[in-house]
Amino acid sequence: MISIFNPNSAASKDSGIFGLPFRISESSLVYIPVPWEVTTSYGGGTSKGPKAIFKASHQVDLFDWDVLRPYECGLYLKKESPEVLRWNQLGKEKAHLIIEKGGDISDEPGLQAHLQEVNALGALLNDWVRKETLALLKNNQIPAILGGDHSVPFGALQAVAEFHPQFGILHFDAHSDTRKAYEGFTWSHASIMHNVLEGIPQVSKLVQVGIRDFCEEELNYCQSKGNRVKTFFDSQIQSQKAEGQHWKTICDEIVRELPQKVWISFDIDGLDPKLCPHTGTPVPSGLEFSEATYLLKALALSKRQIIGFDLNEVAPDPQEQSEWDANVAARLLYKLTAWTLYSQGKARLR
Ligand SMILES: [Mn+2]
Repeated sequence: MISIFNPNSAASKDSGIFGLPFRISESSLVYIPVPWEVTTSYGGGTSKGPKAIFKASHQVDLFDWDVLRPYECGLYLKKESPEVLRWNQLGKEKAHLIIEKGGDISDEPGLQAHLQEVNALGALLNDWVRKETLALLKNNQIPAILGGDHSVPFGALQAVAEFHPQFGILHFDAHSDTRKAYEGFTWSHASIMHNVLEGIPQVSKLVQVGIRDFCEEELNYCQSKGNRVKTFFDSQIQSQKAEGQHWKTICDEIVRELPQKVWISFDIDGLDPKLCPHTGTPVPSGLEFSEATYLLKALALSKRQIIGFDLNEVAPDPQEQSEWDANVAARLLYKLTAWTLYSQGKARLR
């Protein structure tokens, strides 16, 4: 199929992600869309992320400066599951009532029942993502999760843990995401790394980058984990840069903290919010696009293996005036894909 495909021409209307012609069986890397934003506490819209990224992906040029032809490995985006869309709708309606009360529902039995249901739906979603991811891993295909909010990769990490007895997570984010059951929601987007650290012992190391919004409890929690968690706070990074430290030196420091096998969990709000203005919880400062992709490059060139990744919290403009959020995300997705394939020996460098 790839032999009649021209990567230099515009994407045809019925083509797949990045305008590619592959079937799932021909693809080394498969994107699982998870249109889920049940516990979103501030701005909404991340459940529309996968569709918006798909649309924007048709504008991305396939030839890459560093990893020449990553697309040749076969890339495929699965269809959104009607079941997940239904669970999301149901969960959102119930969670909304709880979020309105700021999570304080101790004397409201009706809302407590809703909370139980939201938590049950979250568990259902995790199991769905776990099974989807397992199916790919068993097929020797690389899984990539497209959120949705940041709660979505939990099941994928459980699946990966069945294949890899030990691996690290490189976590790009403005937020620490280490709160315990934020607003009462066990599977909150703000609790993903807490849940991972508590529930997936195979995660031997969590390395966080760009963190600039966290509470004292989260800071204490991360410190209580000792060597298992290393956070590169945004304020530290910005100070180092202001004092003349090269980004390369900082990247080398970050990479050195990681074990041989690495999952990347990329919350788009780790980037400067000018690159993701409609994301749910934007925070000033953060990484430039080129800094993030250089860190991916440093990771891949260190001979570590990227075993999969998730990209989450991408929300398109609700007024549909601008494609900017999805444009940035589609380009970041291609870079994540390229360096992942290179790190697994499937794509070549310049
Ligand atoms: Mn996050």
